[in-house]
Amino acid sequence: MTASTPRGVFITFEGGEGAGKSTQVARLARTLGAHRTVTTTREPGGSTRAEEIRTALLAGVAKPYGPFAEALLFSAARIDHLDRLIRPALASGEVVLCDRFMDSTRAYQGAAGGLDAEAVAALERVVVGPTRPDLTLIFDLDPEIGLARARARAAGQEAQGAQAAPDRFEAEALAFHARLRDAFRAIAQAEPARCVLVDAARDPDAVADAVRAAVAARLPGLLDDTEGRTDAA
Ligand code: T5A
Repeated sequence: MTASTPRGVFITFEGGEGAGKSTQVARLARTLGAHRTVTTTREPGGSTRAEEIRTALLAGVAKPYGPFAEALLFSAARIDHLDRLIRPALASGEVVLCDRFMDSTRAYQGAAGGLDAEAVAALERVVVGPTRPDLTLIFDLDPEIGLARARARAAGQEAQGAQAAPDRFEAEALAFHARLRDAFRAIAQAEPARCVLVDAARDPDAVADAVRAAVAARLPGLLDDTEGRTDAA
């Protein structure tokens, strides 16, 4: 990177099922895209090979092997995603908005899935290394509301003839989703310099306002050229 190349910015969106992350990734991308090159991506996935692993993971292929094996597969997908998409985009000075990243492994396979925190931390060290998010927005929502949103979306998709059965993690018991919420809140509390907790129970416009406020506070200058623009669909 030369002195004149703008530094890349890495923002991750985390939280439970149906919390509204994808909706807000798209909205923030529209806002920032007015003056910065923005790459939107997701985990698991984001690269061709990682999307193949996603399909297997969400179908529950690795579930019988337990949370450590699942964490290894999420990590394999993350390695490819980092190497092929995230690191090159950041090196080019782009803004990378990623729907889920390392905190989902901490919460889903670690806190809620029962995988030892030391094992999760060791994986994170070797897989993520120094490519840690500049900002992580943690969408906080009662899991019953999030799952209801996901079910309502699935009903709409089924009405249009698509198959929309709950995936491997949506199908977990409510107690699992309650542990997830606690885990994400604990991450936000433990790493306040990186994380901002966003109240995701409000309507999409109010959540978008909270996202913009967090970006303005934590990444001064990133939104400056977009003042007065709307990101509404
Ligand atoms: N996983 C992932 C792990 O276990 N370990 C890992 O390391 C990683 C990276 C991924 C699964 O993999 C797990 C976690 C996940 O279970 P996914 O399909 O990508 O699977 O799952 P989610 O990220 O949970 O995706 P969702 O689409 O279900 O949730 P979002 O993105 O939070 O929600 P969104 O924006 O799609 O919105 C859901 C519905 O609600 C509406 C939307 O229109 C949509 O219909 N909505 C709102 N409704 C009311 N008010 C609002 N503010 C709303 N915002 C959106």
